[in-house]
Amino acid sequence: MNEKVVLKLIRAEERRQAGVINLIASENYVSRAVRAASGSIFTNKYSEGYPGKRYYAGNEIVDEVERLAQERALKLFGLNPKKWGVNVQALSGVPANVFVYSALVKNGDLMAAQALDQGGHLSHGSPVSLTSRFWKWVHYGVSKETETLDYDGITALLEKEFPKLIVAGFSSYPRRLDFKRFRTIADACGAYLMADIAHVAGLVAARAYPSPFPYADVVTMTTHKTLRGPRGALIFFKKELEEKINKAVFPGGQGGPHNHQTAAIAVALAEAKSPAFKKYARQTVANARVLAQELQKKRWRIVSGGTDNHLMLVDVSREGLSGKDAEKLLESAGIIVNRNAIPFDARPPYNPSGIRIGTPAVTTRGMKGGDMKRIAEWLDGVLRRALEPAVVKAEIRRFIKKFPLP
Ligand code: DSN
Repeated sequence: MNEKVVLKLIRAEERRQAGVINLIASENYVSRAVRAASGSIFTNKYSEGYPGKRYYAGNEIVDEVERLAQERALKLFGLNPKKWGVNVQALSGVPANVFVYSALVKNGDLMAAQALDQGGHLSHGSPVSLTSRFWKWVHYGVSKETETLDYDGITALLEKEFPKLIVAGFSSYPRRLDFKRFRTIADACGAYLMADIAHVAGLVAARAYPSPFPYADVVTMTTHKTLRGPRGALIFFKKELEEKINKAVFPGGQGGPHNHQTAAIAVALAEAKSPAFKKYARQTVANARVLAQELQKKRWRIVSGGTDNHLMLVDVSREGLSGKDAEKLLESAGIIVNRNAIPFDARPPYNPSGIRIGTPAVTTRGMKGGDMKRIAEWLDGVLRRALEPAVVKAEIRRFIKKFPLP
């Protein structure tokens, strides 16, 4: 590449990514093969429509790549193509969710989802998201005592409100979801059940987290988190919903699909089917458990008392820190996390009481339990100001050389 300014920025970002411990729960490092497909010549092509029914000529190869991504997606999650279909065109998680809502729920009707400050996502009807302009929402949450989802409370609330669609999914909830229970609640309300498994898609694919497919009508996911693909999204639907959902994506919400991303998704889906990926997903969960336990031993309060997926929330407020202070302090030591609200947070979202920590990225780099103990030492030392951030940063630079980026 000859464009020197951007090339310089790419190299700088490569050095940044290589030199830090990345604990952002929603990030990962894709393979060279995924990057090659994502940077491929497919980016040049317009192909509004679906395989075999395009609005432009010259799409015979794009059709093949889109069909391949669909087949691989259904196979990865063990789905019967007579009963399930998948749309691979949504550009990312928020549009994927909006397309499902617009396909299945009339404007102004009521939907239900986990509250943002209790683990949900912006696209689940947050007041600052467009999803709350077009639909009404009722939000359910966790119990104050256990900080885990209160299914009896959810049942009582939703059987009174009768939402048309229930979202089961999260962006910062460290526990398993009981999709069967959500199905029972949805049936009692006569509602669609949509599972948003953006965060845990890779874990579900590897059978390291419960699958929503036996219970949900629709399952959305991003492809770039634990699934370790390029940025993108998949919408799985029961066959009878196919026409509505496909129409909501195109022409309803998008124009030309990003074919280079579809090609890269097809690569990532093949990778996720491998035994090595299964091992990776299990190690991601094991690493999160070790990290949470080590932090607890050092007297950090982990929301809900632990984790059974790839992420945890640490309540830093009890140690006199805000989430923003903690995020900044750790960044100065070469550890990247994001601040996050904790349930019933007394502080505002921009500067909440917690940080969210996840293990998908460090696990891709090959780290194991012993490395999590080392990371816990650094986290604890920096946050308690017992270790100098600049010293830790230099140690991390040396340590991380053993774990090259793919
Ligand atoms: N931004 C993603 C996350 O960090 O969870 C969700 O959209």
